[in-house]
Amino acid sequence: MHVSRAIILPKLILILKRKSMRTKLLLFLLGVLCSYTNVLSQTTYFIKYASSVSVSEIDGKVLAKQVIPSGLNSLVNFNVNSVDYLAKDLGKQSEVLSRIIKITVDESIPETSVLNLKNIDPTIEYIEKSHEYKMDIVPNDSLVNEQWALEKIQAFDAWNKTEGDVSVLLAIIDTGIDYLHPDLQNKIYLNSGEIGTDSNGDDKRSNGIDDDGNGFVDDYRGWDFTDRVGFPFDSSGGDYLDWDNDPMDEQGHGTYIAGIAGAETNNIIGIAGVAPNIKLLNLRAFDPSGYGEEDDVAAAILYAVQMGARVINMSFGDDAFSLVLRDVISFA
Ligand SMILES: [Ca+2]
Ligand SMILES: [Ca+2]
Ligand SMILES: [Ca+2]
Ligand SMILES: [Ca+2]
Repeated sequence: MHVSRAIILPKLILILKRKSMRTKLLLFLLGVLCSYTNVLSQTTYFIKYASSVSVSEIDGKVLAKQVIPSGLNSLVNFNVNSVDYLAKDLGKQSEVLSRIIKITVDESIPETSVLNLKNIDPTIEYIEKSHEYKMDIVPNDSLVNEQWALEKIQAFDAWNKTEGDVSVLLAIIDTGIDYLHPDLQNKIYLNSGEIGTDSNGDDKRSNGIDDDGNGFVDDYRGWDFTDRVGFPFDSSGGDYLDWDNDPMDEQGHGTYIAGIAGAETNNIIGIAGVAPNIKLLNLRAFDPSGYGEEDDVAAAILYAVQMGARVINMSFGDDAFSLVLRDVISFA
């Protein structure tokens, strides 16, 4: 059952005024059920507008939560429930990425209906459904073989350029890293702009202030990018609803990868004859069941770039390719 919250609630209030107490209770329960269902069953789509569409026009669409051009509503037989930027403000680093937004619609809407928006609105360059990714529970490939993104961002060129650098930042986009693990705690990247004391004498790590002005509050040891608008597919609970500054691993995969990454990168360095100080940027985009959303992965990539990561490690396979990640990675 997929009933829009906006429609059911006003009706419910109207009926409550007229009906008996018993009916009120039933209707209340129905209302709760419907609005709950609505929250839980959303599908995310990405829309990229053509370069002819200005960034301010896109800002207007997001602000008004309106993506269907006025006058064309009759051609669209579903409601758009939310409109947002690809990755909050992170996409604004690039003109191309500024033209990508994400929308949610009820899960019951056929994909073909949503994709048909492109035929109705010629200013749309592409529209695609957001992918959901699942980590392998036990990774069985060597790190370099399974990391398709390494080549996409010319990571190996980056290694050459880092010769002589004192440190290399390796972003791990995964289920998080156990930053308390004795073998890893000294390898985790700490953001110097969010460490120490502020002018009030408060700890910058927990003062609720974005001390380094990068758009993230208290991001001193990475970030948790998991935020799920749709039903938690096969979720076993845990932390996955909102962004926060605690990228603790609740699954184990990211910690495992971080362990390999330390070893593998040391090997690469050994061969190259340089000895940079590898730090792991802990970016959590996968939940305790190993599931992740494409928009959260995209946001994590953009954050990694902003923080100066030279290599980004992602442990999902070639089938994960999408137009949105293509655009994000080509920016990276
Ligand atoms: Ca910050
Ligand atoms: Ca702070
Ligand atoms: Ca998300
Ligand atoms: Ca969280």
